[in-house]
Amino acid sequence: MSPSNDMNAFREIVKKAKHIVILTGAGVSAESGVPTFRGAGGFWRTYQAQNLATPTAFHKNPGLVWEFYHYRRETVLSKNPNPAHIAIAEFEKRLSGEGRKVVVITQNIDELHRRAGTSDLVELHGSLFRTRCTKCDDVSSNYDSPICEGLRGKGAPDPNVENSCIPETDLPRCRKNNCGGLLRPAVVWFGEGLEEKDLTRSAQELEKCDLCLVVGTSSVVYPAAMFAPQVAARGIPVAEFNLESTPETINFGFHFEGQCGSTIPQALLDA
Ligand code: BJW
Ligand code: ZN
Repeated sequence: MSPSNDMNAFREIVKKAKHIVILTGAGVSAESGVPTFRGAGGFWRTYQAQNLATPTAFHKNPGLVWEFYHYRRETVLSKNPNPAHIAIAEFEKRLSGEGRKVVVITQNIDELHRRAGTSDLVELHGSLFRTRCTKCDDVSSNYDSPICEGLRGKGAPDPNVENSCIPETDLPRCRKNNCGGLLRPAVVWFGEGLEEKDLTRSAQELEKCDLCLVVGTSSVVYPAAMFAPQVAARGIPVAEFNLESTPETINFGFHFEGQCGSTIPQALLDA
């Protein structure tokens, strides 16, 4: 059976739910002006984003990968949460006063959910604003703009811009105990495992939830892509909010097509 788009019926389910998981992807931040990962917005210079988000790309050319992440850090710092982030954060706040629980599991690394006020948050793929040292493994928060002098003015996304060939010594370096190691973004690249604590927490919430919303994700990247189908397989209502259908749409009870900056407030406001 194809999914329903009956918003009134969905709102009745929301009103009764006590433990809700909201799984989000790049589409939730698209209306803030943050490019999505795939599709037309997914290019930086001539590279597809998924070809730069790998350990191999970083080992081969850390300067190039840092330029890409520096550009994304600066972009996100200039953007703000949109009505979808805000409706989700307000929903959590309102429901917590009623003894009901809302957990956001995001694949996004932009921290826009946090900035909107979401407090119960799992950042599955890390954050643009944390670094990990490749030498001592130290993980630190970092909101510096630019993250280091070597990257100032670098990272322009236009396809005709030449790569800067920044020497490794001018890239972000570890300041912990004079370590000096090369820093990398504390994000999860293809082929890398997600953090055990995030996987455990997600599994617990997905097992206990009585409603799941899947917002702005193409549902092609594992393990996140299997989270909502697993919930649906337990007979729990799952609603997808996206501009288009995804490979998993067929498994869900509801599908709301359109910009989630409109559909999410419609679904959650006063429900
Ligand atoms: C809107 C909208 C609006 C737009 N309103 N909607 C099983 C089978 C096959 C492969 C694998 C498997 N298990 C693991 C793998 C390998 C791999 C994987 O999944 N590959 C697939 C691509 C085939 N996974 C991994 O490597 C993971 N590690 C792992 O599993 O370790 C163990 C292991 C390794 C190897 C083999 C087996 C096991 C790690 C994955 C880490 C993903 N990292 C990235 C980069 C993070 C850092 C960064 O951002 O730079 O995470 S990749 C990228 O994709 C990023 C995103 O979080 C993630 C998901 O993308 P998302 O959010 O869905 O964005 P888009 O752009 O794809 O979609 C946007 C959607 O929004 C679209 O649908 C639009 O329509 C919609 N939209 N505007 C509503 N206004
Ligand atoms: Zn270090």
